[in-house]
This record gives sequence, C-alpha cells and structure tokens, in this order.
Amino acid sequence: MSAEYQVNGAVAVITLANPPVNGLGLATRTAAVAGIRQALADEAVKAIVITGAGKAFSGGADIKEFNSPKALTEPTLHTLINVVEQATKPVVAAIHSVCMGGGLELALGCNYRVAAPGAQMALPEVKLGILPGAGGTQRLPRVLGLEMALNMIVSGTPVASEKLAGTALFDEVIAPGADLLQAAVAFANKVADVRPLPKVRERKVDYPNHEAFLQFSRNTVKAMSGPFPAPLKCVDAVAAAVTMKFDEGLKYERELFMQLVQSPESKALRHAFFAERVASKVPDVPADTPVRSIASAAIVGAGTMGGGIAMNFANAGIPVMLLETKQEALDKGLATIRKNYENTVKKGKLTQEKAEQRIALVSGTLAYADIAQADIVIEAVFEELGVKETVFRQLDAVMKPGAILASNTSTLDLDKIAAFTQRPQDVIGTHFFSPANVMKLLEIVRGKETGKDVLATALALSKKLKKTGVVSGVCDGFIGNRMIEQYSRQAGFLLEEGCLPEQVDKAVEKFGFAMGPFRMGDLAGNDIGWAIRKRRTVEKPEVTYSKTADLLCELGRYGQKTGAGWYDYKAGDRKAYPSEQVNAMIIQHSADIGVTRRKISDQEIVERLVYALVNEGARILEEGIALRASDIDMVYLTGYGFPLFRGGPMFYADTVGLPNVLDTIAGYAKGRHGEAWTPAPLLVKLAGEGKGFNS
Ligand code: 3H9
Repeated sequence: MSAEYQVNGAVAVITLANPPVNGLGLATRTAAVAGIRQALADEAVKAIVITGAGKAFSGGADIKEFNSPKALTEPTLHTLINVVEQATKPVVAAIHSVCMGGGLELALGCNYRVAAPGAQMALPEVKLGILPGAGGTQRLPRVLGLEMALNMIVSGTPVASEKLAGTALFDEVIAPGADLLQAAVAFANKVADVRPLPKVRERKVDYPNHEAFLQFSRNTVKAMSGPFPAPLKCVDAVAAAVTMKFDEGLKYERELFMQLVQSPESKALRHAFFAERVASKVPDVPADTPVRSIASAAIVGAGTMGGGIAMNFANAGIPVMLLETKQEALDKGLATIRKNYENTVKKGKLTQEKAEQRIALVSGTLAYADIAQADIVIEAVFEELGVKETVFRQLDAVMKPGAILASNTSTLDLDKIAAFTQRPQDVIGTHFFSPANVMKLLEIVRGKETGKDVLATALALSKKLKKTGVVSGVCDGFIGNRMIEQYSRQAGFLLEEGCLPEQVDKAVEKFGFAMGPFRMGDLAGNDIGWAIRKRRTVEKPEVTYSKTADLLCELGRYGQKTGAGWYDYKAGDRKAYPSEQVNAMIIQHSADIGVTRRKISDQEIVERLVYALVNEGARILEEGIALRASDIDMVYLTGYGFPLFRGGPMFYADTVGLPNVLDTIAGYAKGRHGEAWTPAPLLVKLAGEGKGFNS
C-alpha cells in the first residue's frame, strides 16, 4: 500500500505514503482510489481528508513513470481526481510542505483545501518541459484568477501557502505551529452536511478583455522561452480556461500535454532533473556516511578563482579566510570581492545589509598559521605542479588534524598532489568553474586515497554552496576539461581547414551552446590553454594540435583581459568583433602548412565538436572516471553551457542514435587528422548492442 486509510470519528483520513515526496505513482493512485471508495461505502463516514505522510503533501505525478505504460494504467491521475471530484461526501485536502504538480491538481479536485503555512504551492511542470496535465491549467485560474494562475503555470515557481491565504484556493490557512490534521478533521466535521458540494470546475474565470491580456502574455512568453515549446503551450491551455467550457478545456489541456511529454525538450529536461539528483550518489559511499563539519574555510590564492570560491562560502554563511603571499595581491583580491557584492547590490539582487554581512565573513592573511584551524582549505594557486607542491607541503605542516585539504586544480594529477602530504585520505579535488560565484558545477575529484567521509563531506558541501557536485576520478583534465580538449582540438583543425572563428562560434551557438569555443576562449583567457598545451606537448608529444591558438597567444592576444583575442574588443564593451589580423593569421597559417582551405558546413562544425565530446566521454565512462553517463551530461550542462534542451552530450548522442554517431565518426576518421577519431570501444560496443549511454 502506498496510501494509508484510517477513520477518525466521522472522518476518513487517506494519507499518501510514497516516500520521498508522495509521488502519485500507480500504487499510490490505486490505494487512494480504494480509500475514497471505502469511505464512500462506509455509512459512518461523513467526510474525507486527504493528506501526505512525511515531508510532502505530494510532489506530483511520479516522473519516473512518464513514457512507461504505468502512467496510462488505471487508475490514472485523471481518474483519481475524477473519483475525488465526483465523491458524494466532502473531500478536504490537508496540505503541508510540498504541494506541487499533480499534487496541487489533486488538491484542486477536492471540495475544500486547508493548508499549513509554509507549504510550497506550485505547478512546476513547465520546468520539465510539459504542462499541468491533470486539470491544473483549467482549475487554478478558477481559484486564483487568470493573471496569477498564468504566472504560476508559466514560471513553475512555488508560492508559499500563507501568501495565497484569502484566495479561493484555500478555505483555511492554519496558524503557525497548529496541528494540520486536527484542523483538517475539524473542518471536515464542520462541512460534513453542507450541500451542494463546492467544486472548482463550476467556478468561472472572469477577466475583462482577456484576449488582449492573453496576446500580451503570448508575446512576452515567446520572447523568453527560447527553444522550449512548453511555456507557450501553457498560455494556450490557460487561455482555454477562459474561452472553453470546463470539459473541453480539460480535453485541450490533455492534447497539449501529450504533445509535450513526447517532445525531445521535455525528455532532456526530465533527464537533467534525475541526472542532477543521482549525481550526488556514489555506490560505495552510502548515504549515511558520516560527514565532517565545515564551519570555517580558507582559500589559498586571492586571484579571480580564489575570490570567487570565497564568495561561495560567504554566501552560504561560512566564514572564509583568504591567504596570499603579498599584501598587494591580498588587498586586490579582497577589494574585488567587495566590488562584486556592491555590483550585485546595484543590480538589486542583494540588499546592502546582506552584502555587508557576507563581506564581513571574508578575511585575509599572509600567514599560513592563521588558517590552521579552518575545517577545509582550498588551494587555488597557479596551475603548475611545483607551485602546488609548495602549497600542499605547507598545508600539511600547519593544518589541524581532520581538516580537508582540497585543490582547485583543473587538470593536474590529484594523487601526486595528495602525495605531497602525510594525509592523502584528507586530500580531494574541488574544481570550481569560472566565474566561481556564478557557475553551478563543482567537479569533485576523488583521489585513490581520498577518504569516503571526505568525499561525502564534499558532496554535502556542494549542496550547501548551491552547486551541482559531480564526482570524477583522477585523469588529466578530469571529466570536463579532458573532453573539452578534444572539442578544442577540432575547433583548431576547423580553422586550419577553412573556417574562421565567427563561423565556428555561430554554428555551435545555433546548436544551442551558450558560447562558441572561440568566444569562450576569449572569456576564459587563451593563455591558460596555451600553458596546458605546453605541458602536454612535453608529456604527450604524439597528440596533434593546430598551432593557430599558439600563434594567437604569441601575438599577446589572450582574450578579453588583454582587449584582444580571437576577436577584437572595444573598451567597456564585451561584444566580439571579428579581427582582420586574426583572420589573416589563420588563412596564412593554412597556407604555411600546405592546407587548401575549403567551405565547411555548419553541420560538419557541430558534428565534429559535439562528437569529439561524445567520443571522449565514452572513454571516460569506460575507464570509470565518470560513474555514469548522466554525470558527464551534468558536467556539460552546468559547467560548459551545453544546451539544456539537448540534455547533455551523452544524452544527445543517445537521441541521435549511437550507430549514427559511430558512422559519422568513422567518416571523419578517413579525413585529415583521422587519428583524433578512433572510436571509443564503449561507443562501438553499445552501438553494436543497440543500446544508449543512458540506457
Ligand atoms: C506532474 O505532476 C504531471 C501532471 O501535471 C500531469 C500528469 C498526467 N516524481 O529534489 P529532491 C524525488 S509532473 C518522482 O532532492 P528536495 C527525487 O528524484 C511532476 N520522484 O528533494 C529525489 O529522489 P532520490 C510535477 C520525485 O526536498 C527525491 O524525490 N512535480 C518527484 O530538495 C528528493 O528530491 C514536480 O515537477 C516526482 N514528482 O525537493 C516536482 N519529485 O532521493 C519536482 C521528487 O531517489 N520535484 N522526486 O534522488 C521537486 O521540485 C523537488 O524534488 C521537491 C523536493 C521540491 C518536491
């Protein structure tokens, strides 16, 4: 059973009991319908209360059931809501904590709703690329009015129950601390004999001049929804609440829901929803692994990265101390942090008071001894093993026992870094992405000796810092940068063969990337990749690269920070202007290496860049560097601007079909630099078995 049935005097109480959030899966729906029928059959029962066990009333339809026959197996969510709505005895929803999606739709099917304060009320389906498909678009406008309902449905944003007190959504919002079930049962007793039973479906949505409002909404939503079809369909469905009879509107909502649930965009969003949650699970690190307390932090290095990382701690209310070698660098780092907070205040995103509180949590020092008591120290110094060695030997000497020693390295061997200390079990990689106070991704690098409790602590910390933590094993570049290396190589070869930066960037941005490789290089600093290539050409001389990026750096064009990179920039303007100097250099380079430039299609550009990611991703998966394909997708969605509506590189490859991906790769393997296209064995294997990376 996943709903419990109890009788409390003349009131039957049905408690949805499907942890963690009482998703309305088949078993729960079946038990709830059985409960209603039992209550209707029992003459002693005069009214019914539906509530939820644990930490939710209900989080909505069980998303795991979508695209499975279970979603359409009776009793469906529609049937459950129908049974509730047609009941001949009053049904009261007792709402607390989370009341979302199908959960709110179920509550709207009840005759009455009593809520605890602080319940999160939402129809968040749009975030999964769908719309409320069990009457939400028809019933919510009937209790909240057209404007408020449309806002909630198009944004998916939760609204606290107490803010909706006084609307027709609630019959009662109880006082803080009062007993919800007791209040709901008392309410049910009070209304037990009231007839006719009030039904939301019988209410009208009145909105003068609704056509003009709906047209305005369509225009606004269209401009904001990018490649996602769901927001506009939400407007269409809500419009039906005004323009159609209730049952017609319900039918129309259903049609739109069925279209959206099959859409690739919705599949990608649902994949991302579960990918984000599963990423924090590590098979050999149980959920109850004890974690170390992180009540204070220290950062070594007050540069752009160190400062950004420090802000994460301050934002989470954790005091953080920055360590630098020179007063000037420390002052500069602290001043940048202050400036960043002031800018956020100017943009209206933070109050002055909160900014001051956060700034007060950040301090600085030049002495290692001052950071010795921090619970975690994150090294964010120059990406060079010798420099890291000096830092880690010092940290090992001063840090208190049990402190976590983390490195923000983006490419270096974490096991070598751990070996500079006497406590490799306390060493872990925490790779933040620039700008570190903004980007969601935190790549957590597990060394061969990293303690399980240290890993569990880092994962818990990522949640506290509002990051998406993804675990990576140790290899050159970990998940993200190891893959991007193959992507960048292809971008470089494309320049040699006939492209200019603007064409490559535009093709990739049209595919949906936030930024093409050359604009991204200019933002991150081309000198960083240059330093890495210099190291790698020594370590791996067999790996071929285009020299264009090196020639660019030799011209001093490091990117936006030097006012010139792949593009030209004007002072105070981040817009990228194609550079005659760079384009001439690229064309000359092709001539110098004897390559006849050709016209390259956008399709080829996208395939070469994206499949380079996929092929390397497959190796990473096979080697166990990533625990699962969806972790790789999370890295790319949250750290590299991969288009969300495509679900990440591995998910995208699955949608294209691995045999198709493999065929295309085989074609490129016959071309110039074919050595870069040796297919990953796992890709070959899965394509042969007719499987995908995520299935
Ligand atoms: C819908 O209702 C469609 C209808 O309109 C029409 C149908 C015909 N199903 O986020 P958390 C799991 S669409 C299944 O870490 P929190 C989640 O996977 C649905 N599972 O916790 C995770 O599992 P695990 C509309 C679900 O406290 C665990 O719960 N509803 C569902 O930070 C904890 O999740 C939504 O879109 C679900 N519906 O936040 C709500 N929801 O422990 C989506 C959660 O195994 N959910 N899980 O990793 C949320 O926004 C948040 O999960 C919630 C809890 C606020 C509920």
